Amino acid sequence: MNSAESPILVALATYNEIDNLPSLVPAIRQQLPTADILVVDDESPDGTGKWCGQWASQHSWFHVIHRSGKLGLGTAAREAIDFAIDRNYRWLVTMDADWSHDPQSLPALLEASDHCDVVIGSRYCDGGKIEGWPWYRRLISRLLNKASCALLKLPVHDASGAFRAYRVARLIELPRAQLRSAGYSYLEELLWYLKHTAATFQEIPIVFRDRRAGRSKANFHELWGKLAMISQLAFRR
Ligand SMILES: Nc1nc2c(ncn2[C@@H]2O[C@H](COP(=O)(O)OP(=O)(O)OP(=O)(O)O)[C@@H](O)[C@H]2O)c(=O)[nH]1
Ligand SMILES: [Mg+2]
Repeated sequence: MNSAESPILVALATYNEIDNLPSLVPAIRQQLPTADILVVDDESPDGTGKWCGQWASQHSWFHVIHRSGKLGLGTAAREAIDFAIDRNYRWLVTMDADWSHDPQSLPALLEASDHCDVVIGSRYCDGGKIEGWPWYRRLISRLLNKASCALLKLPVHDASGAFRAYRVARLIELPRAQLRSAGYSYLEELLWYLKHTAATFQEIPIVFRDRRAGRSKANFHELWGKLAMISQLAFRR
């Protein structure tokens, strides 16, 4: 039985997104008026968590998980997966909280979900593109995607973007205790495990735009974590 009033949960991980989140949340609801929204905030010093607490007290469809300290995007995503499973949602949608993922693509993402288990809002399939990134970021992202998709035999073109819809029934089948990534490498790791549950994938093209406000949390430590995770998985049977 579905105990949640909405079958769709949109999850956002946040660390210092106060200049983006208050405009993004209503824009998401405008596209998906019946979806619930979950924010996993890591004690953002800029007050993002406080804003979320106020919204959660005013809107039954808005939920927040407050964590103590910056624990990473990967563990935040696992928190969202657990929440979606525990509350019997049918679809879990994840997206960044900085306007890089346009809420206007949400209906198309969910329309595609009729035919598969995982829908990826993709920068690298036909029709997808990136706006506002410098050449070196495009290059690193492109090379990393080519390498991870080839080495991990992932049937997608964009394995490092977080704009995704997951069928929760598939997430239940994952060996969740085995997921290791604390940071950004969870994106490739999750696809690898989903592939091994025989999940089906589809990509829809998106236009990815550089963040509207605030500062990037991507760094060389995260890049290194991705390379390490991809190498480990590539050698695993
Ligand atoms: N809860 C939580 N959220 C995080 C953490 N690190 C990043 N995020 C969030 O994850 C999303 C992606 O992070 P970004 O900093 O936008 O990373 P990016 O998209 O690779 O880089 P830019 O868009 O250039 O900033 C954003 O919503 C961040 O606020 C973290 O440690 N904990
Ligand atoms: Mg971003």
